[in-house]
Amino acid sequence: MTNAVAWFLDRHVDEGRGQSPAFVDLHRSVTYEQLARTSARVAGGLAAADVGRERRLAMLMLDTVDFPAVFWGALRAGVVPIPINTLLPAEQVAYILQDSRAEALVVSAPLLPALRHVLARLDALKLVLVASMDGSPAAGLKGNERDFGGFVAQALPAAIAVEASDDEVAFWLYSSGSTGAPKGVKHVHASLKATADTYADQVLGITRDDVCFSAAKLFFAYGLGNAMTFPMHVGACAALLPDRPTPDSVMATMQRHKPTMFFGVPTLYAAMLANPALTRGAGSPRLRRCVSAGEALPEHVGLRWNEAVGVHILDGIGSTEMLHIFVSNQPGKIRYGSSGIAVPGYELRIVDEHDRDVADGETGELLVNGPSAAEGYWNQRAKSRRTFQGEWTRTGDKYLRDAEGFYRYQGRADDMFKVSGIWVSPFEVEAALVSHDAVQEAAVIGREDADGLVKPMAFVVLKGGGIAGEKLVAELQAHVKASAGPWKYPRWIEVVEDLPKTATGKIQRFRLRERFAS
Ligand code: 3SK
Repeated sequence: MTNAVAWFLDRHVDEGRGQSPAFVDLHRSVTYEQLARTSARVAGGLAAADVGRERRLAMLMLDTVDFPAVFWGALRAGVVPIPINTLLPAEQVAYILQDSRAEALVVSAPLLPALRHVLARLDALKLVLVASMDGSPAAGLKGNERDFGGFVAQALPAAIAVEASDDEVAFWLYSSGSTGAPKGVKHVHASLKATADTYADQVLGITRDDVCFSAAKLFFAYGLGNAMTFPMHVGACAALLPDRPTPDSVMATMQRHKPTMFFGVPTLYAAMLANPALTRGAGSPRLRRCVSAGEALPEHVGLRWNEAVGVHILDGIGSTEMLHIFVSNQPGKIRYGSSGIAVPGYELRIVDEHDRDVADGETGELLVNGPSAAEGYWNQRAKSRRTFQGEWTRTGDKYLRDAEGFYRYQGRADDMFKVSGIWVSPFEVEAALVSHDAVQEAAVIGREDADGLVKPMAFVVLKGGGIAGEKLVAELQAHVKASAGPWKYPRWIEVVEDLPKTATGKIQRFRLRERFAS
């Protein structure tokens, strides 16, 4: 293969599918041909602005039709796009811009005011393009800021895409991880097609007639596959929602665009289930696949969703380092409460602390070997060597394989703790808590008691808000004792309004632990 833009975009135009819709957002829609043309202009504009091959272009962009135009335009020019989490505070965006030495930035207009004060100190940044939400000229620009639409209109289209080998770095994503500063994860051109050939083709069975809708945003590896590379792999269409995905905004999008595939995260599925407006098909009579990732889907959420909506949720696990999902439940092969089995094309191992394979039923760290592993972290040699070990990538996730061969999540390697010498998976206690009618979400950590002994502590979000009186606390404790085991019940239960999470929806238990660090 050459440059990935040839497979995902230009091929559809060359083969006569140029007029097929590629993306639709709240204000605009684009065909494959329009996208190819705009991306060629983006490539030409970058060259004219002297943003050269292998230089970095940061994208702080909401999900609109401009996102794919910028991403593929950069690849066409050999420039490396870096989609950034749009929810990050300005200082963290500045860290990423500085760490990557980005020379260009495309920012969605609503995100610019909060960012302006950090841009001035970024020496490497020579081009700031501002994209409005509806394609109209961006208003109120200052200094060297330029309107993205005007930039595209004035640019000469690049005649051809640069030649790139399968192994050339195509784009980066910043991984928030559970601790430490974000790391730039470098992905090569071939990885985009690898995830489409494996997960999208062989698990989802995606076709040209599908319409994909991902509540997970395009800046996240999960959303990038769901709503960009998977539909573009087959010439299908994706519906984009720039707004925050709430049950209402998601259901309105489902009703409007009638997707066949929906991609969410467990918290959203649970919130949608709590919404009385949820109907069969969740508003889309054509819905045929629902996918969950980001964190493990509680069994009861999967069962209740299938009952209410009439479509199973395929729960899976992926990582920014592996680009997309590599363990997944599959149509006709679903065990709720498990992450499923290896996605075709990926191999899995579960190992103990000496890297020896453990027996089925025993917990260890999950390692994965597959075609979409990242090339490494930018400027982080030690961390790269620890994570990418030959063909195997360490996930940092604890798993066990059950007697039927399904992989069951046991928590992050660093979130596990021992009570009375027995390992406790926070996930197991959390699953017990959320199976109680009063609990919407829960996070569990190990906390030292007055004797210095570690015991579980739970933070819970109650359905419909509210406080937990003594009676409810005792009831929740008894519930966990009965369903997870007597030593696992939370000795302390604190009611909170929300839980600290990464952009990808993973609970940051380390932030809760920090509150009790001496
Ligand atoms: O967290 C996940 O499960 C995931 C899935 C797909 C792509 C990226 C990630 C982090």
